[in-house]
Amino acid sequence: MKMTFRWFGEGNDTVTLDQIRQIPGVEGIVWSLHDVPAGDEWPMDKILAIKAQADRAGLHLNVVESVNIHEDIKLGLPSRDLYIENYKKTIAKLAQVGVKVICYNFMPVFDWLRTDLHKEMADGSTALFYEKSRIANIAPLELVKQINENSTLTMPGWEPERLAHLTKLFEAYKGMTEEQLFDNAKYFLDAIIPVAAEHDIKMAIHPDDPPWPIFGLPRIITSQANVRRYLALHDSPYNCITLCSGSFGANPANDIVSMVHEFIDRIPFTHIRNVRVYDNGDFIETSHRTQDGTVDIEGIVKAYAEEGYEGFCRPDHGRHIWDEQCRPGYGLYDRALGIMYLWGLWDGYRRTAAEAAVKGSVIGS
Ligand code: DNO
Ligand code: MN
Repeated sequence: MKMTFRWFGEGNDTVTLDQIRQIPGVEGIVWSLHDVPAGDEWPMDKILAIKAQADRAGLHLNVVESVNIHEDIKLGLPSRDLYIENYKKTIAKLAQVGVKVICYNFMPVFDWLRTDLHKEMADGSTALFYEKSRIANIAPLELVKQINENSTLTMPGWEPERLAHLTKLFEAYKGMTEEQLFDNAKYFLDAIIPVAAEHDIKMAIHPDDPPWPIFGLPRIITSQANVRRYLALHDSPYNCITLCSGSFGANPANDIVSMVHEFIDRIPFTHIRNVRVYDNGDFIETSHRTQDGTVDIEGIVKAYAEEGYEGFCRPDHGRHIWDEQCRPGYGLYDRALGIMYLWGLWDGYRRTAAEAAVKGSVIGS
Protein backbone atom coordinates (compact mmCIF):
# COMPACT_ATOMS: atom_id res chain seq x y z
CA MET A 1 0.00 0.00 0.00
CA LYS A 2 1.40 3.35 -1.04
CA MET A 3 0.31 6.32 1.09
CA THR A 4 -0.63 9.69 -0.40
CA PHE A 5 -2.27 12.90 0.78
CA ARG A 6 -4.71 15.17 -1.03
CA TRP A 7 -3.39 18.67 -1.69
CA PHE A 8 -5.42 21.46 -3.28
CA GLY A 9 -2.49 23.60 -4.41
CA GLU A 10 -0.66 26.68 -3.24
CA GLY A 11 -3.01 29.43 -2.12
CA ASN A 12 -5.90 26.98 -2.27
CA ASP A 13 -4.99 24.82 0.73
CA THR A 14 -4.07 25.63 4.33
CA VAL A 15 -1.78 22.58 4.41
CA THR A 16 1.72 22.93 2.92
CA LEU A 17 3.86 20.42 1.07
CA ASP A 18 6.49 20.78 3.81
CA GLN A 19 3.92 19.59 6.33
CA ILE A 20 2.75 16.74 4.12
CA ARG A 21 6.26 15.36 3.65
CA GLN A 22 6.62 15.03 7.43
CA ILE A 23 3.67 12.64 7.79
CA PRO A 24 5.25 9.18 8.11
CA GLY A 25 5.13 7.10 4.96
CA VAL A 26 3.51 9.68 2.68
CA GLU A 27 5.20 9.56 -0.71
CA GLY A 28 2.99 11.57 -3.00
CA ILE A 29 0.25 14.14 -3.34
CA VAL A 30 -3.17 13.60 -4.81
CA TRP A 31 -3.69 16.70 -6.89
CA SER A 32 -5.71 18.46 -9.56
CA LEU A 33 -5.88 21.76 -11.42
CA HIS A 34 -8.81 23.13 -9.47
CA ASP A 35 -9.11 26.30 -11.54
CA VAL A 36 -9.55 24.55 -14.92
CA PRO A 37 -13.26 24.16 -15.75
CA ALA A 38 -14.58 20.63 -16.36
CA GLY A 39 -14.29 19.80 -20.05
CA ASP A 40 -11.26 21.97 -20.81
CA GLU A 41 -7.91 20.52 -21.85
CA TRP A 42 -5.37 20.97 -19.02
CA PRO A 43 -2.59 23.43 -19.90
CA MET A 44 0.88 21.87 -19.77
CA ASP A 45 2.49 24.88 -18.08
CA LYS A 46 0.12 24.56 -15.11
CA ILE A 47 0.81 20.82 -14.87
CA LEU A 48 4.55 21.47 -14.92
CA ALA A 49 4.24 24.14 -12.22
CA ILE A 50 2.70 21.58 -9.83
CA LYS A 51 5.39 19.09 -10.83
CA ALA A 52 8.13 21.57 -9.90
CA GLN A 53 6.54 22.18 -6.49
CA ALA A 54 6.12 18.48 -5.79
CA ASP A 55 9.67 17.73 -6.92
CA ARG A 56 11.05 20.30 -4.47
CA ALA A 57 9.19 18.55 -1.64
CA GLY A 58 10.27 15.09 -2.83
CA LEU A 59 6.65 14.00 -3.38
CA HIS A 60 5.33 12.17 -6.46
CA LEU A 61 2.37 13.11 -8.64
CA ASN A 62 1.14 9.61 -9.47
CA VAL A 63 -2.50 10.19 -8.56
CA VAL A 64 -4.79 12.91 -9.91
CA GLU A 65 -8.15 13.60 -8.28
CA SER A 66 -10.08 14.56 -10.23
CA VAL A 67 -10.15 15.26 -13.93
CA ASN A 68 -13.81 16.25 -13.86
CA ILE A 69 -16.25 15.15 -16.51
CA HIS A 70 -18.23 17.78 -18.38
CA GLU A 71 -21.99 17.57 -17.77
CA ASP A 72 -22.61 17.14 -21.52
CA ILE A 73 -20.83 13.77 -21.33
CA LYS A 74 -23.04 12.65 -18.44
CA LEU A 75 -26.07 14.00 -20.30
CA GLY A 76 -25.06 12.24 -23.54
CA LEU A 77 -25.34 15.40 -25.65
CA PRO A 78 -23.75 15.59 -29.14
CA SER A 79 -21.26 18.16 -27.82
CA ARG A 80 -19.78 15.41 -25.60
CA ASP A 81 -17.35 14.37 -28.35
CA LEU A 82 -15.48 17.65 -28.09
CA TYR A 83 -15.10 17.28 -24.32
CA ILE A 84 -14.04 13.66 -24.70
CA GLU A 85 -11.31 14.75 -27.14
CA ASN A 86 -10.09 17.28 -24.56
CA TYR A 87 -10.09 14.57 -21.91
CA LYS A 88 -7.90 12.35 -24.09
CA LYS A 89 -5.40 15.16 -24.60
CA THR A 90 -5.28 15.75 -20.85
CA ILE A 91 -4.58 12.04 -20.28
CA ALA A 92 -1.62 12.18 -22.67
CA LYS A 93 -0.19 15.22 -20.91
CA LEU A 94 -0.60 13.71 -17.45
CA ALA A 95 1.31 10.63 -18.54
CA GLN A 96 4.30 12.89 -19.23
CA VAL A 97 4.61 13.84 -15.54
CA GLY A 98 4.27 10.27 -14.26
CA VAL A 99 0.56 10.08 -13.51
CA LYS A 100 -0.59 6.46 -13.05
CA VAL A 101 -4.15 6.89 -11.78
CA ILE A 102 -6.91 9.36 -12.61
CA CYS A 103 -9.77 9.49 -10.12
CA TYR A 104 -13.04 10.92 -11.43
CA ASN A 105 -16.72 10.66 -10.72
CA PHE A 106 -19.89 10.36 -12.76
CA MET A 107 -22.33 12.15 -10.45
CA PRO A 108 -24.81 14.44 -12.23
CA VAL A 109 -24.53 18.11 -11.18
CA PHE A 110 -23.06 17.68 -7.70
CA ASP A 111 -19.99 16.10 -6.21
CA TRP A 112 -20.18 15.00 -2.57
CA LEU A 113 -22.96 16.54 -0.56
CA ARG A 114 -23.40 17.40 3.12
CA THR A 115 -25.89 19.54 4.99
CA ASP A 116 -23.46 20.85 7.61
CA LEU A 117 -19.72 21.37 7.14
CA HIS A 118 -19.04 22.09 10.83
CA LYS A 119 -21.30 19.91 12.94
CA GLU A 120 -20.11 19.97 16.52
CA MET A 121 -19.28 16.61 18.10
CA ALA A 122 -19.32 15.67 21.79
CA ASP A 123 -15.58 16.33 22.19
CA GLY A 124 -15.78 19.86 20.73
CA SER A 125 -14.33 18.96 17.32
CA THR A 126 -16.44 19.58 14.23
CA ALA A 127 -17.08 17.39 11.21
CA LEU A 128 -19.01 17.03 7.96
CA PHE A 129 -22.57 15.94 8.55
CA TYR A 130 -25.45 14.73 6.36
CA GLU A 131 -29.01 15.14 7.55
CA LYS A 132 -31.16 12.95 5.36
CA SER A 133 -34.57 14.53 6.02
CA ARG A 134 -33.21 18.01 5.31
CA ILE A 135 -32.24 17.03 1.76
CA ALA A 136 -35.66 15.54 1.17
CA ASN A 137 -37.38 18.77 2.09
CA ILE A 138 -35.29 21.53 0.58
CA ALA A 139 -34.56 22.92 -2.88
CA PRO A 140 -30.87 22.55 -3.77
CA LEU A 141 -30.27 26.26 -4.21
CA GLU A 142 -31.72 27.07 -0.82
CA LEU A 143 -29.60 24.38 0.82
CA VAL A 144 -26.38 25.63 -0.72
CA LYS A 145 -27.17 29.18 0.33
CA GLN A 146 -27.60 28.07 3.92
CA ILE A 147 -24.42 25.96 3.92
CA ASN A 148 -22.27 28.61 2.30
CA GLU A 149 -23.37 31.23 4.82
CA ASN A 150 -21.41 29.32 7.47
CA SER A 151 -18.27 28.66 5.48
CA THR A 152 -15.84 30.56 3.31
CA LEU A 153 -15.14 27.53 1.16
CA THR A 154 -17.86 25.79 -0.78
CA MET A 155 -18.31 22.13 -1.55
CA PRO A 156 -17.00 20.98 -4.94
CA GLY A 157 -19.64 21.46 -7.60
CA TRP A 158 -21.30 24.17 -5.53
CA GLU A 159 -19.20 27.10 -6.72
CA PRO A 160 -21.28 30.30 -7.18
CA GLU A 161 -20.54 30.58 -10.92
CA ARG A 162 -21.81 27.05 -11.42
CA LEU A 163 -24.91 27.53 -9.36
CA ALA A 164 -26.09 30.22 -11.72
CA HIS A 165 -26.67 27.45 -14.30
CA LEU A 166 -28.25 25.07 -11.86
CA THR A 167 -31.84 25.52 -12.96
CA LYS A 168 -30.92 24.83 -16.59
CA LEU A 169 -28.93 21.76 -15.59
CA PHE A 170 -31.82 20.33 -13.63
CA GLU A 171 -34.06 20.80 -16.70
CA ALA A 172 -31.53 18.94 -18.84
CA TYR A 173 -31.44 15.95 -16.47
CA LYS A 174 -35.20 15.78 -16.11
CA GLY A 175 -36.42 12.23 -16.62
CA MET A 176 -32.94 10.72 -16.97
CA THR A 177 -32.87 7.15 -15.68
CA GLU A 178 -30.05 5.09 -14.20
CA GLU A 179 -30.04 3.07 -17.41
CA GLN A 180 -29.40 6.15 -19.53
CA LEU A 181 -26.63 7.28 -17.21
CA PHE A 182 -25.01 3.84 -17.55
CA ASP A 183 -25.28 4.16 -21.36
CA ASN A 184 -23.61 7.57 -21.28
CA ALA A 185 -20.88 6.19 -19.03
CA LYS A 186 -20.26 3.36 -21.49
CA TYR A 187 -19.89 5.82 -24.37
CA PHE A 188 -17.31 7.72 -22.32
CA LEU A 189 -15.41 4.58 -21.28
CA ASP A 190 -15.31 3.15 -24.81
CA ALA A 191 -13.65 6.36 -25.98
CA ILE A 192 -11.31 6.96 -23.05
CA ILE A 193 -10.09 3.58 -21.80
CA PRO A 194 -8.03 2.67 -24.92
CA VAL A 195 -6.24 6.02 -24.61
CA ALA A 196 -5.66 5.51 -20.89
CA ALA A 197 -4.28 2.03 -21.62
CA GLU A 198 -1.95 3.39 -24.27
CA HIS A 199 -0.55 5.79 -21.65
CA ASP A 200 -0.59 3.24 -18.82
CA ILE A 201 -2.98 5.31 -16.71
CA LYS A 202 -5.76 3.65 -14.74
CA MET A 203 -9.14 5.40 -14.76
CA ALA A 204 -10.58 4.98 -11.26
CA ILE A 205 -14.16 6.08 -10.73
CA HIS A 206 -15.08 7.39 -7.28
CA PRO A 207 -18.36 6.20 -5.76
CA ASP A 208 -21.29 8.55 -5.50
CA ASP A 209 -21.43 10.33 -2.19
CA PRO A 210 -23.90 9.74 -0.67
CA PRO A 211 -24.53 6.52 -2.60
CA TRP A 212 -28.17 7.15 -3.49
CA PRO A 213 -30.05 9.56 -5.77
CA ILE A 214 -30.44 13.13 -4.51
CA PHE A 215 -32.83 15.84 -5.68
CA GLY A 216 -34.27 13.42 -8.23
CA LEU A 217 -30.92 13.05 -10.03
CA PRO A 218 -29.84 9.49 -10.87
CA ARG A 219 -26.67 8.01 -9.32
CA ILE A 220 -25.03 4.77 -10.39
CA ILE A 221 -21.84 4.09 -8.40
CA THR A 222 -23.74 3.16 -5.29
CA SER A 223 -23.31 -0.55 -4.54
CA GLN A 224 -21.21 -3.66 -5.14
CA ALA A 225 -23.59 -4.84 -7.88
CA ASN A 226 -23.42 -1.51 -9.69
CA VAL A 227 -19.62 -1.42 -9.48
CA ARG A 228 -19.53 -4.90 -11.01
CA ARG A 229 -21.76 -3.64 -13.82
CA TYR A 230 -19.67 -0.49 -14.33
CA LEU A 231 -16.43 -2.48 -14.60
CA ALA A 232 -18.05 -4.75 -17.17
CA LEU A 233 -19.21 -1.81 -19.34
CA HIS A 234 -15.72 -1.75 -20.78
CA ASP A 235 -13.80 -4.75 -19.54
CA SER A 236 -10.17 -3.67 -19.24
CA PRO A 237 -7.58 -3.54 -16.42
CA TYR A 238 -7.61 0.22 -17.01
CA ASN A 239 -11.30 0.59 -16.18
CA CYS A 240 -11.08 0.72 -12.38
CA ILE A 241 -12.55 2.15 -9.19
CA THR A 242 -11.40 4.36 -6.34
CA LEU A 243 -12.73 2.34 -3.43
CA CYS A 244 -13.90 5.02 -0.97
CA SER A 245 -14.98 3.37 2.29
CA GLY A 246 -16.69 6.49 3.59
CA SER A 247 -18.84 7.02 0.52
CA PHE A 248 -19.99 3.39 0.23
CA GLY A 249 -20.14 3.16 4.03
CA ALA A 250 -22.89 5.79 4.24
CA ASN A 251 -25.18 2.93 3.19
CA PRO A 252 -24.75 0.19 5.83
CA ALA A 253 -25.98 -2.39 3.29
CA ASN A 254 -22.67 -2.05 1.43
CA ASP A 255 -20.16 -4.76 2.46
CA ILE A 256 -16.86 -3.01 1.79
CA VAL A 257 -14.66 -5.91 2.92
CA SER A 258 -16.34 -8.04 0.30
CA MET A 259 -15.79 -5.29 -2.31
CA VAL A 260 -12.05 -5.20 -1.52
CA HIS A 261 -11.78 -8.95 -2.13
CA GLU A 262 -13.93 -8.96 -5.27
CA PHE A 263 -12.44 -5.92 -6.99
CA ILE A 264 -8.83 -6.03 -5.73
CA ASP A 265 -7.34 -6.13 -9.25
CA ARG A 266 -9.35 -3.08 -10.23
CA ILE A 267 -8.58 -0.86 -7.19
CA PRO A 268 -5.47 1.18 -8.02
CA PHE A 269 -6.53 3.81 -5.48
CA THR A 270 -8.46 3.70 -2.23
CA HIS A 271 -9.87 6.32 0.15
CA ILE A 272 -10.12 5.03 3.69
CA ARG A 273 -12.29 6.88 6.18
CA ASN A 274 -15.02 6.19 8.69
CA VAL A 275 -18.55 7.52 9.08
CA ARG A 276 -21.15 6.98 11.78
CA VAL A 277 -24.52 6.19 10.30
CA TYR A 278 -27.57 6.72 12.51
CA ASP A 279 -30.85 4.80 12.41
CA ASN A 280 -32.64 7.66 10.60
CA GLY A 281 -30.05 7.63 7.78
CA ASP A 282 -28.11 10.70 8.91
CA PHE A 283 -24.33 10.30 9.01
CA ILE A 284 -21.30 12.14 10.36
CA GLU A 285 -17.66 11.80 9.36
CA THR A 286 -15.85 10.57 12.47
CA SER A 287 -12.19 9.86 13.16
CA HIS A 288 -10.72 6.99 11.15
CA ARG A 289 -10.79 4.61 14.15
CA THR A 290 -13.15 1.64 13.76
CA GLN A 291 -14.84 2.10 17.15
CA ASP A 292 -15.66 5.74 16.41
CA GLY A 293 -17.95 5.02 13.46
CA THR A 294 -19.96 2.30 11.77
CA VAL A 295 -17.52 1.34 8.98
CA ASP A 296 -15.28 -1.68 9.65
CA ILE A 297 -11.97 0.08 8.98
CA GLU A 298 -10.02 -2.74 10.67
CA GLY A 299 -11.70 -5.33 8.45
CA ILE A 300 -11.04 -3.26 5.34
CA VAL A 301 -7.33 -2.78 6.04
CA LYS A 302 -7.07 -6.48 6.97
CA ALA A 303 -8.62 -7.39 3.60
CA TYR A 304 -6.10 -5.20 1.76
CA ALA A 305 -3.24 -6.71 3.79
CA GLU A 306 -4.39 -10.26 3.00
CA GLU A 307 -4.58 -9.36 -0.69
CA GLY A 308 -1.05 -7.84 -0.59
CA TYR A 309 -2.49 -4.55 -1.86
CA GLU A 310 0.03 -2.49 -3.83
CA GLY A 311 -2.19 0.41 -4.89
CA PHE A 312 -2.34 3.99 -3.65
CA CYS A 313 -4.22 4.96 -0.52
CA ARG A 314 -5.19 8.21 1.12
CA PRO A 315 -7.06 9.08 4.25
CA ASP A 316 -10.23 10.82 3.18
CA HIS A 317 -11.98 13.63 5.01
CA GLY A 318 -11.08 14.28 8.62
CA ARG A 319 -12.64 16.20 11.50
CA HIS A 320 -11.55 19.72 12.36
CA ILE A 321 -9.60 19.43 15.61
CA TRP A 322 -7.20 21.45 17.77
CA ASP A 323 -8.78 24.67 16.45
CA GLU A 324 -7.45 24.12 12.96
CA GLN A 325 -8.88 26.54 10.38
CA CYS A 326 -8.95 24.65 7.12
CA ARG A 327 -10.90 23.58 4.07
CA PRO A 328 -13.92 21.56 5.36
CA GLY A 329 -12.82 17.94 5.78
CA TYR A 330 -9.27 18.61 4.62
CA GLY A 331 -7.28 19.70 7.65
CA LEU A 332 -3.81 18.41 8.43
CA TYR A 333 -4.24 17.03 11.94
CA ASP A 334 -7.08 14.54 11.75
CA ARG A 335 -6.01 13.18 8.38
CA ALA A 336 -2.45 12.71 9.67
CA LEU A 337 -3.84 10.87 12.71
CA GLY A 338 -5.89 8.78 10.31
CA ILE A 339 -2.77 7.80 8.39
CA MET A 340 -1.01 6.64 11.54
CA TYR A 341 -4.03 4.50 12.46
CA LEU A 342 -4.06 2.99 8.96
CA TRP A 343 -0.33 2.26 9.16
CA GLY A 344 -0.77 0.63 12.57
CA LEU A 345 -3.42 -1.70 11.23
CA TRP A 346 -1.52 -2.32 8.00
CA ASP A 347 1.78 -3.20 9.69
CA GLY A 348 0.05 -5.52 12.14
CA TYR A 349 -2.00 -7.34 9.52
CA ARG A 350 0.88 -7.56 7.06
CA ARG A 351 3.04 -9.20 9.70
CA THR A 352 0.29 -11.69 10.52
CA ALA A 353 -0.16 -12.44 6.81
CA ALA A 354 3.61 -12.92 6.32
CA GLU A 355 3.88 -15.21 9.38
CA ALA A 356 0.91 -17.24 8.20
CA ALA A 357 2.56 -17.63 4.78
CA VAL A 358 5.82 -18.89 6.36
CA LYS A 359 3.92 -21.31 8.58
CA GLY A 360 1.91 -22.48 5.59
CA SER A 361 5.04 -23.16 3.55
CA VAL A 362 6.71 -25.04 6.46
CA ILE A 363 3.64 -27.22 6.94
CA GLY A 364 3.37 -27.70 3.18
CA SER A 365 7.02 -28.80 2.79
C1 DNO B 1 -15.40 12.06 -1.11
C2 DNO B 1 -14.24 12.72 -1.74
C3 DNO B 1 -14.67 13.39 -3.06
C4 DNO B 1 -13.94 12.89 -4.27
C5 DNO B 1 -14.56 13.19 -5.61
C6 DNO B 1 -13.88 12.41 -6.72
O1 DNO B 1 -15.38 11.01 -0.55
O2 DNO B 1 -13.23 11.83 -1.82
O3 DNO B 1 -14.43 14.74 -2.94
O4 DNO B 1 -12.72 13.49 -4.29
O5 DNO B 1 -15.90 12.90 -5.61
O6 DNO B 1 -14.18 12.88 -7.97
MN1 MN C 1 -13.62 9.61 -1.14
